[in-house]
Amino acid sequence: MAKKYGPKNNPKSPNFFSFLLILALAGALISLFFKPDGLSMGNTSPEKVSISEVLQKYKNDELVSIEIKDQQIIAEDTEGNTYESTKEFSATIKDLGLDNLEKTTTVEIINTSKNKVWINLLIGIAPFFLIILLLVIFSRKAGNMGGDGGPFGFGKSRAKLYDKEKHNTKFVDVAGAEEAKEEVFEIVDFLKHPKKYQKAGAKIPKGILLVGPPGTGKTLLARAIAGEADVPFFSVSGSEFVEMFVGVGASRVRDLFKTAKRNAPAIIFIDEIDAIGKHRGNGHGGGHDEREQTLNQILTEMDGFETDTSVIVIAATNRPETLDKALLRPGRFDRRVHIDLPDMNAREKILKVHAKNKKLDKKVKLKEIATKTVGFSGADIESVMNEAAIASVKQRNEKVFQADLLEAVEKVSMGPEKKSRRITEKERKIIAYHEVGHAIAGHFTENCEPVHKISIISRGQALGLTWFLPQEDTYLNSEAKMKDEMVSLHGGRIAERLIFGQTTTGASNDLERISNIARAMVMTYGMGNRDTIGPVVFEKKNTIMSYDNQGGDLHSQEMAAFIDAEVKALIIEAEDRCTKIIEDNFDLFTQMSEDLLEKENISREDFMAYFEPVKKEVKTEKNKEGKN
Ligand code: NHX
Ligand code: ZN
Repeated sequence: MAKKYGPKNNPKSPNFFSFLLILALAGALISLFFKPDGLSMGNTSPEKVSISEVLQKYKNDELVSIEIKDQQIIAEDTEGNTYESTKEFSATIKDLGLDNLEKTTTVEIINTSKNKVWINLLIGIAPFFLIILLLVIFSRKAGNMGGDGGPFGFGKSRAKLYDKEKHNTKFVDVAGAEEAKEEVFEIVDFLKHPKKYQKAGAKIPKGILLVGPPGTGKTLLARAIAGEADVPFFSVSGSEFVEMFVGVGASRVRDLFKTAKRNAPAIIFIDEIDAIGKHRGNGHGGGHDEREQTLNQILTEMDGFETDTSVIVIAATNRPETLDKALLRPGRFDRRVHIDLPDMNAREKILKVHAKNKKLDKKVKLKEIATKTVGFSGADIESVMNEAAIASVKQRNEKVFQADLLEAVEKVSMGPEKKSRRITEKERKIIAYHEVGHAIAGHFTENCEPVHKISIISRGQALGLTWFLPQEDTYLNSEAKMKDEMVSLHGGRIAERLIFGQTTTGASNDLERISNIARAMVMTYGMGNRDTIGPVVFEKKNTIMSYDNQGGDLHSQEMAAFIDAEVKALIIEAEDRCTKIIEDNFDLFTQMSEDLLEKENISREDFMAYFEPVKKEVKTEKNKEGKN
């Protein structure tokens, strides 16, 4: 993957360095304890001096001692040097007298006390030098390590630097997001030809905010800008700063900007900026020092850019409304580029991009996959392709078939099947009736999406699922559709009540979703009763403790009562409609439930087949025969 350049990543872990340190310390200790006696050290090569020099010293009275012992001359001078002759010479000195030897013989300085001091000193100090050296190396490597930073990595930016050559993301790799690409194209041009813009006196944007739901390719787009402009790309995540000690985040930011400026033109990418850039001062206590300091440092660095610094900061968020206003002021992140979830065409393009390095069967229709992945993000679609490829390998097919892809779509949107979960017959029956209840209730409303699949095989947290599939991308929800959705969501619980006389805890998620829809209708979309509530938006500032209202609601207690009553009324209305639908189609409902109990899955085709022969018998809520 991304090969980094600049300071090289060291593959060795800090543990390796600790090991070296311990080794060095041990070596130092050993050398101190087993210090060999200086004079008898065999491996120091002695320096030869003429014996006349020694004798001269003797004459000059520069010798502390001279003795002839075992036919050997041993002498020591005032400077601490010791001299030791070879044995043959000692005899001759004794016999022949001093003068005759002057020019022909030498004594060896085996070891001198002076040298002894030096060597001992060296032996003592060397390990410490080694340790210091290792520490220096260690701290440098640790500082550069992209991963954990290590104890010496404080303050060093952990920004990942992507290789200009190796990591070559281009706009073609960002499939689908055509408008976003268009919007950032001038940024690329600026990074390529900064002089052109500077000459024209054009102000260059310093910060760009990429806004869009998770998985829509914000990081990919940022990387593609760097790839297209052929500039280095420094990437950090805002969430990394949150867990740091106070002050560390700020110094990392400083380091990051310094490095980027050194490599200018360059791009700094801050992912999840909402983690650091949240509104400040919302009374959460003093626990946000670190985040605030980091944020301030980013603002300071951005303000400090000279106009000719071609470093562009790109930040990504999926919640722009939570960002501190200071971040959005002119000269900071004043440019916004929105990346939406991909539509049908974009999904097909994304599928094609991810199909490139995979072998697809000829009969694969990516268009069909695109139609069945409404609401999927780019990342979801990537995992669909990947899951399909994995499935094809598991089945020892060398190619990816359409069936693999369809299976993968289900897996990605609902989680993998959990076949191992043991469920009693009694519970299986409850689950089957519950799911068919959803399907029937949804089918006989005007506005619910068509049933795609009913299953009583566990997936993730759910024991059973009814999957309604949108046929196309829609951007608006009508009041009627929201009401109908509530009806279908009631289906499971109502089915349980009609068949078993009571409900179970299993409907908790259904009820949660019903309540959310009803509340949103009343409090956000102005769909509540006009006389009591009216088209008013009721904000719930539930995370902020305001001084005047402890609960954080922006409406009065009286209004709260109206809202509660209206929400309840909407939910009850939907429940009543649901009960009526299931009761009106009771035979179909029980028949389908028993079939599901047997088959475990009911596909869209199986489901529609129920309505072909009995079309005329079916009583619809709004005369809804043949709805597709
Ligand atoms: C439990 N699960 O938690 C068991 C394992 C009523 C036939 N003790 O409504 O499975 O009770 O129509 C996302 C999606 C909680 C989040 C589903 C969180 C389900 C699902 C509770 C079917 N299908 N309920 C359903 C179900 C449960 C639950 C969820 C979630 C059941 C029902 C879960
Ligand atoms: Zn349910």
